[in-house]
Amino acid sequence: MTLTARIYRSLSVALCSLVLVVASFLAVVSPAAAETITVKMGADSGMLMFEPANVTIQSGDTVKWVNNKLPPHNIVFDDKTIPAGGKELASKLTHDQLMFSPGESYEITFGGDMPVGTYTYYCAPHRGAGMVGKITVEG
Ligand SMILES: [Cu+2]
Repeated sequence: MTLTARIYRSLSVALCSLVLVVASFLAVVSPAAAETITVKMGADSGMLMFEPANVTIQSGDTVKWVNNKLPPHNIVFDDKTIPAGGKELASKLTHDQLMFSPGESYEITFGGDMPVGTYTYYCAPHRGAGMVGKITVEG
């Protein structure tokens, strides 16, 4: 192998490594696309609960509640159990109206000016039975 060929070869190996490093770096730092997380209202097992009851999401993600078992259900946020924003934000998030039909759904995107932190909510008819859920929004 001539000297020139050797130089070209090591250069191309170096270039390939560089491309790989840059590509993996970009894959790590680029923000993940916003996701939609589904929470069933009424567990498959027939329990009066949100499933999953505890969800951790990133700011910008959407939670979608879907009517599953033992309706009716609703989703009530209390101003004392959300990070900030008081009654106004709590009532904006709340879906007071009872959902009766299977598959009926309600979505909230936890983004924009909504604070990060823990949002606790409940289903009004089944709160006593323990139908309570928690969403932790990370920044
Ligand atoms: Cu319920």
